[in-house]
Amino acid sequence: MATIFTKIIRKEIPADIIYQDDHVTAFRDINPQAPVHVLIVPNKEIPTVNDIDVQDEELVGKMFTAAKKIAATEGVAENGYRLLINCNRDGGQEVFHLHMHLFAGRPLGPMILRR
Ligand code: DGP
Repeated sequence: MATIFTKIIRKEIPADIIYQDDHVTAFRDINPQAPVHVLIVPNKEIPTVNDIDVQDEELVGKMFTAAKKIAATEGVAENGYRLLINCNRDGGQEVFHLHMHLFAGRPLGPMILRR
């Protein structure tokens, strides 16, 4: 099921794409929650973490490899960053195309679960 992220991956709508290869696309979040807020998205349409198959394990690994490269190119690898994936309603997922958030650029503080 295609979402707006597929349109971004295919460059059918604009986004600030900072990394793309045959497997993964990364672009800046439209509503940044930190000075650096990037979404790392598999080009394959996988709706949620619940839909990841064994065959997708290499692809999921590529999301982490992309995150590491982006942290380096954004200049935040040394100071550090946070990777986050939301799943379904209670996880706060809004776009049902698997994506990893990369937050950085300031001390992010402890993990907070808001009521
Ligand atoms: P999540 O709650 O984990 O599903 O996060 C979805 C994120 O996607 C949210 O932080 C805002 C971002 N987002 C939604 N629509 C767009 C868009 O059209 N462009 C960009 N760049 N980001 C978007």
